[in-house]
Amino acid sequence: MNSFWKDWALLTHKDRQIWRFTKQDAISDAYLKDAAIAFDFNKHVNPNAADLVYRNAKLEGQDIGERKSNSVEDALQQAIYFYSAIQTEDGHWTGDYGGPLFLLPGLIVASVVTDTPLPSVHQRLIAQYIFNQQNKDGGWGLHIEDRSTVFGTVMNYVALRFLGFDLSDERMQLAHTWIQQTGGATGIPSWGKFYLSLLNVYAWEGNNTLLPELWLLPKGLPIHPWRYWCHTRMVYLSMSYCYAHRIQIAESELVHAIRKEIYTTPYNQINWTKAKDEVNALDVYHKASSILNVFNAFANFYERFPIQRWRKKALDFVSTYIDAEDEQTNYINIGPVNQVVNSIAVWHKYGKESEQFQKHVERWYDYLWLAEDGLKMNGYNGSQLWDTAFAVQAFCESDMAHSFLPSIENAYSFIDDSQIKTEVRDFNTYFRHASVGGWPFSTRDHSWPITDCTAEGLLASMAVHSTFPELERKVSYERMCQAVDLILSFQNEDNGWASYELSRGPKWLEVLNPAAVFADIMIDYSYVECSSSCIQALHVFHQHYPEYKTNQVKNAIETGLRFLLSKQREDGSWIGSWAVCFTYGTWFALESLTKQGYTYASSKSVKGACDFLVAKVKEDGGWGESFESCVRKEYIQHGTSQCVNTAWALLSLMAADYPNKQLIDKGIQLLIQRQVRNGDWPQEAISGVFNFNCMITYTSYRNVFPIWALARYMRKYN
Ligand code: LAN
Repeated sequence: MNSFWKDWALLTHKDRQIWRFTKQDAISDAYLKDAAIAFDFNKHVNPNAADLVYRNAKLEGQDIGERKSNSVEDALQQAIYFYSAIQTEDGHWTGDYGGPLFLLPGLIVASVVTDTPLPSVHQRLIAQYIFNQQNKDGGWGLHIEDRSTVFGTVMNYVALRFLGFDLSDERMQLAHTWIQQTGGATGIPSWGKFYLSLLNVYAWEGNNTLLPELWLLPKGLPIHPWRYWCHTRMVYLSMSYCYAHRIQIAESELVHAIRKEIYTTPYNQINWTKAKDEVNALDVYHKASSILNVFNAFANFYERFPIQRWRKKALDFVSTYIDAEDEQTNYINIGPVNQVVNSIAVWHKYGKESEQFQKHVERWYDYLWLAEDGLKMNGYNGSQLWDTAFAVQAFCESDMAHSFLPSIENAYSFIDDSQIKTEVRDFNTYFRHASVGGWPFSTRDHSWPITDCTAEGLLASMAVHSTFPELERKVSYERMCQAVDLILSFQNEDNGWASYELSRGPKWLEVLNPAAVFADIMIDYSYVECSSSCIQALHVFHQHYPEYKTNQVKNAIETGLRFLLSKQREDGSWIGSWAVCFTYGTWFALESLTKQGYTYASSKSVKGACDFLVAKVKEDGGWGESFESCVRKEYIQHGTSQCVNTAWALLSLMAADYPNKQLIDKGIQLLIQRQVRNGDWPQEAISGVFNFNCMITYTSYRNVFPIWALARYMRKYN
């Protein structure tokens, strides 16, 4: 293994994952230069890194052998060998959760504004990652597979400027030319305007008002922020703090230089009023509505003479809310965007030396991930619980599970540890749903339970209980009931389940979506995937414990199924919202329907879904969906078939008892052909998504879903 990679180690103490630089000697410039070269990566072959730094280090010294033959059995066994060999010591699975390209610049902004530089080797490998992910035309997109956009390009260019790179570097020249030829940074979407304003390279007056006073509105009004999707709510919370205080760094030579480089007109001649609503067409995914424009006009007018009493009251509330989120999440915060913006707010309020700010800075490292393309920022503080819950279910679907008991036991302990056992403090005051019984996506310290993570945590626990009845029960009956109660409390009026909370506002609130680059961010909608996970968990629980809240559970399952059926498209498919895309959504829906006994032969809906999938199969017997499926909301074939999509399609067809076994055999053969001899699979295209337009990496999917498909195949046909 590359010796520079070996200077890093992943610490996974108590579910936390932190990349530590382990070299003790002083770091020379020569070291930094060579280290950067050691992380050189060619995105033009495939922009998706294969997570080799972590995986190679983990495998070192372990003899896992090779696949013995091309049989399904040997492929599956080797696959599980491999996958359990990369499990962390505390029982979870971990991996690269990068993909979006606007997160690292946010962290750089926070480190610059608060004058808290990251260690030099971190800075150097962050820069290396950014350069590695530069497109051929010199720009960057919203995510690693995206074409260049103004948001991606300007933010990454400016981040590199603060990391010490300038126009003497050819790559910077290329980016600079791209920015100049594309009309400059006035066309950056609103989040970019916000970040640039903090850096004093865009004027605060060029932002539409981020009105903290919205929090003072009566709670009954549909536009009160408590109704927003929690990610949107938490991001705008701290953004409004920074905006109201007009936080910005001092002018400097660097600031002046950047002001010259990113605009096409001299800085002091920019028309900031006009720039407020300017968004380059390249970046527009969700167009600003005329209602938003009217709303902004009012807010901007008010902002000229804000009522000081209201402003103070609103900011006091915002500020205590930020503190509450920090404490509730142990400073991890709900996501990568509000984590860094909260850092800035806390630095402003309490000062650089304060305990609060120091705790924030410590958590920056929970979001950083090292792969062969450099040091990147994850989209969350990891996907620990989610990956582990799937791994357990996939293993338990195989009769081989018994040979991998230590791995499953360890994973089960992790799942047990991760369930939320005490109520989050002041959750009512700060508009949070209850948490007890829930599971988060990442770690218990993160503390935000999610509907489908709760369901998958419960499903995984129940899979362990029924596969290994002799094992000590850690997740007790009482705790399973708590999970069920929480799932019941999460069901929406439309009978579906949203992600973190109930849907709290009307769909029309989307007319106030100011982000331009994301769709469907204003409220938490009912999703096919979340609903299906919840229905499955309730169903399996009800089979084991029919006496518990019998009518409520049965009713939730029944109405939930009705919701799912209502979301099926004419062509038989379901659209997925959190991974690419129709194969994912359809797989989720079918797992629920088939658990109820619906099959290809007995149900028109299941038949329609299978026929849809079969119509999309590629000549080589696999399935491959492009991320464009999510963006355009129609099935777009990828150039090549993808193991992950193939596994979802196969899992669906097998669950449905699809009668043409030859088609299933061909797909299984494709998975086996693609498998690496050590049991891994190659990292292919990006498979996760959020808000329909931004893709996110799930490295575990290339293992866990093929394993699951092979396991199901063996159980069904052997
Ligand atoms: C996630 C990650 C997990 C994901 C699943 C559990 C897989 C899904 O089934 C429900 C939605 C959820 C919880 C989800 C929502 C959006 C998140 C939090 C992310 C994709 C991870 C990063 C993303 C977050 C919004 C990124 C920051 C960007 C903003 C627009 C605030």
